[in-house]
Amino acid sequence: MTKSRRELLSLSLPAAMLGTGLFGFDSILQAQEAHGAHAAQDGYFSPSNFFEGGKWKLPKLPYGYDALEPHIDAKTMELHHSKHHQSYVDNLNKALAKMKELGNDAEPGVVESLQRDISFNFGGHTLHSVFWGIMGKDERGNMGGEPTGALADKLNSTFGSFEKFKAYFSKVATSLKGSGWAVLAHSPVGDQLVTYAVKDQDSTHAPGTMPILAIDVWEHAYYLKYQNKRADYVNAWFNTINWSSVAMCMGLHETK
Ligand code: MN3
Repeated sequence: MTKSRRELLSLSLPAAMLGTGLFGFDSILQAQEAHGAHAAQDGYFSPSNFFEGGKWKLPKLPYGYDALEPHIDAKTMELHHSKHHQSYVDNLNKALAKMKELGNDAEPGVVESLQRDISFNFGGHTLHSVFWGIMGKDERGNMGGEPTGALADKLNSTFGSFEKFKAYFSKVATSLKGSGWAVLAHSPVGDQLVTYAVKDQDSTHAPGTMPILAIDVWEHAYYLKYQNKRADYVNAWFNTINWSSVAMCMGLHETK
């Protein structure tokens, strides 16, 4: 690759968004580049899976739509990835193209509206990209369970135990009103893990942190199978986590 990832990203993103740390997404991509492809995820986090020909694109999943059954059903995965996520990517590209086309002649109101579009759709694109990447089987063929090694130590020292982390994270995910996300992120400041809720999917918050685990609690993520029972979905989703991938996101971030 001749251009760095930051250069590639800056081709399509306003400077202000690069300044937010891109929801930490660029950190994941840079870390991945520095440490080589993660075998279990089949190069999922490589930049060409998200960005090509000057445009953002829908990433190819590292597993089939039925890979997370019975916890997340194939139909939900197919609609969620191929329709919902695709629309965020399309609308992001559209808004960025419009922004570029208007240049310095844009009315302030128009710019503001486009910035909101970009924030919403870029947030959607990055959060979904992290979400797909931290689910599925690890390199040993395991899915769910509990993390080991440095990630387990970090969760224990931050939350007391894995069970306490799970309870806390689940509470964040189930108590969020309306649509949104629960996120576990790594902050390089003090090398800390932080948990927060995201309303809808706007990308203008928690600057400087990198999401290493995220769950989508919009109804489109679970309604076909779980209807109104969000807590059941959150509980089942823990069985889909690829802890090896989560550890990679955290570990590589730490070594930067
Ligand atoms: Mn979604």
